[in-house]
Amino acid sequence: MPHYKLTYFHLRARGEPIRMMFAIAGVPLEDHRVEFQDWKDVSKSASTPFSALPMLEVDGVKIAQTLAILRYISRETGYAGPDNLSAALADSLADQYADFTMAFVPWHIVNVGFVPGDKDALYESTYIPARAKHFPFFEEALKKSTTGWIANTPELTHADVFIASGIEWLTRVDPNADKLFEGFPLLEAHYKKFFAHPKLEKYLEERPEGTNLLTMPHYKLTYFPLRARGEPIRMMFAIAGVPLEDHRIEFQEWAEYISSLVYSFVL
Ligand SMILES: N[C@@H](CCC(=O)N[C@@H](CS)C(=O)NCC(=O)O)C(=O)O
Repeated sequence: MPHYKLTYFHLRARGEPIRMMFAIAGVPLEDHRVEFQDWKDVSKSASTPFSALPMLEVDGVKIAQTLAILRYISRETGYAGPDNLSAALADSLADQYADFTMAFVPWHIVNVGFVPGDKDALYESTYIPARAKHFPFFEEALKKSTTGWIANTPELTHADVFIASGIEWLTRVDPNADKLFEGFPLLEAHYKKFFAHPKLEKYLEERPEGTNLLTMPHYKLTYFPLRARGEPIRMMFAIAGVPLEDHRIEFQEWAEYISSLVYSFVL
């Protein structure tokens, strides 16, 4: 059997469906987790095919792209669907879920503090309509399924893993997660069926929590639109790969800030 090594961050996110697929298939996986501050080096050394993670190494051969990795390992282990047609249906559902996630990226990156913005407005303008558009597709697929798996396969496929794992991610980032399944009872039943899969039980008991991006501190630097004393701080954050809100105030705004500062000068 090849040696499989997954490189990803210490996050669930895009790494988790791959880890779960390996766990369900009972195939050993080296779960290599990169800290955010080390990512710059990984990227700089061009050690990933497309300068992004996750990456799966199969006896040293590097494969990028979450869905390509999932499809590969599901085919290798008999979880891609019993025939090409079922596999194509599973692929289309997984791709559709990926389209859904891309549609709410503008909200997500603000919600987790990667970029500044109005997260409530973006939640309403991107995430809510994207969910209203895409969840019915999955609910409809489940309506047609006689097995409870999304592509109507006898055993689960990579599409079930990708969608259930993706929805688990939503339960961690959506502020209204308790209402996630409202109007989508079959999707909720699918989620529960997936997480009750006997081949996942041990993995779920033992898996690390992973970094919760929502509980990471939000760092905001206030300084003038100058390099001067602000620049080493900005550089330190950049080197560490830690998101920083770089708030630059004009000299004329300075008077407003004096009263709110510990010392009445800017270091
Ligand atoms: N379509 C790609 C997207 C990969 C991607 O954007 N990965 C993010 C982490 S979830 C990443 O590596 N970001 C770091 C960077 O772009 O520098 C996939 O599904 O694998």
